[in-house]
Amino acid sequence: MSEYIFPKGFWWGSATSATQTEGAADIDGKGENIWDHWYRNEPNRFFNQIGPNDTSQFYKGYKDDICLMKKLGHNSFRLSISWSRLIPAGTGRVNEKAVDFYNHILDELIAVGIEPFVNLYHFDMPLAMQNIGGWENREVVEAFEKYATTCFDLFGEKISKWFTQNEPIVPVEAGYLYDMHYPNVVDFKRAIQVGYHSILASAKVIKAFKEGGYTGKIGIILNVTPSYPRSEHPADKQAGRIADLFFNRSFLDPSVKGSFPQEMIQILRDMDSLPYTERLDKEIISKYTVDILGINYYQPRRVKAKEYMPHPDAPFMPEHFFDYYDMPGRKMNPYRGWEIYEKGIYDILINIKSNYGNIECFISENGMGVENEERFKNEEGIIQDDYRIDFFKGHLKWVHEAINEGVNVKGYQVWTFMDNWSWMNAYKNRYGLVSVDLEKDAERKVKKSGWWFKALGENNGFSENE
Ligand code: BGP
Repeated sequence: MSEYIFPKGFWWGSATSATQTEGAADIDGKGENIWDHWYRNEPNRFFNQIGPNDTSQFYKGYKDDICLMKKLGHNSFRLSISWSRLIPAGTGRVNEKAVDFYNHILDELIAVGIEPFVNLYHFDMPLAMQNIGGWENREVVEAFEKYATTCFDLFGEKISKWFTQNEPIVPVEAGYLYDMHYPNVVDFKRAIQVGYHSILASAKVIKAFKEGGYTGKIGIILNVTPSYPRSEHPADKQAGRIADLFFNRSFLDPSVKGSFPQEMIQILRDMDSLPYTERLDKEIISKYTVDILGINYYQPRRVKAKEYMPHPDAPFMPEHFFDYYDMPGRKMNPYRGWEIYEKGIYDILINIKSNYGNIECFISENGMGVENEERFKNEEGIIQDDYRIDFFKGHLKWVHEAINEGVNVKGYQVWTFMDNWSWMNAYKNRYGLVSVDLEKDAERKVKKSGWWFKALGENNGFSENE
């Protein structure tokens, strides 16, 4: 029987974001963010028309939720602060009720012995900031820096791990290329500007953190999925390299190494899409890199050389350089439509060790979203989500192997503690260790995976047949 025991002090926990769990989107002085606004205007874009006001009600139930987290083996938990709850207009007045709310959460976590990891931005641009251009506008970069400093001042004493952003590439892709997030723009050049300003914003916040003398570490959370080419053919490999440039290295290199890949700059130059920059930006980006890296991993990216030339007049997309590859026989999570490839997590970690100075890192999201889990309930009404336990085990084995090979990986946080609102998918795919019954006032019930996770945390590992 194989046993997988992790280093002493390994971080076990889960991650979530404000918009996906808090609910209470329009009370106690919270300002609107892009999700509130988009839902109000186009509710049909959201699965079953469920919007951000109806998320898991963490705003109301945080005390019990935190108690349950403790019971389920957590020693750490990542949450995000909602910028528009704390500073309703994105800049200016601070909402005291939000200060109380986040203080209560942090106090509660600390009281039960769960370390809070706090992220400052998880896809939730305040509407007032979006109305002046969102990340396209440098004023928003400045406002973000002020918001971050406000957070450091207000909560800094309670937090030793800060994160500037979660998956900052997602608002770029989803909001400015693929029409999955507000403002639903399709424009490569604007997407590049948005991406550049997000990176600059992260570096500026790190600068403010360091210069302000705050204690603790500051990092970023990235989805750094490796690209796997269909074959060793040079054209397939080139497709993989370019996909990696766009989707991984664009954020990973500046965040960890402080510079952009030359090849990427060249492509942008050729496309006449280099972003607007200012004189001191380069120095700030190169000097203020992250202390710690959170890695979100769900699925690999499989690519191949292009089958057909793109339409010459169609809007430019990164997919100009590669096609996605449906590898025959790949293991799928059919609900989310994502491939399950456990070794991917190891490949990422080895890449971080080999090419990014073995920076301190942790798995900050990993999980499996499944539809209609009700059908797996046993007689006691407990969801028997063995598939999720297998998913976690399969990935953890590879994390364990990476540790054996010297990767500086310090923890594993799942997505997520309780079922939450998955943006446009709302409550379609459920990820929680704990189910949330929307029909019964968001009643919580621990799933089988929740009890398994408890043992994982308490034993600091698992054995094959547990
Ligand atoms: C990550 C995000 C999360 C979360 C998760 C699951 O990319 O950081 O916010 O939602 O993916 O994906 P989804 O909710 O789209 O199924």
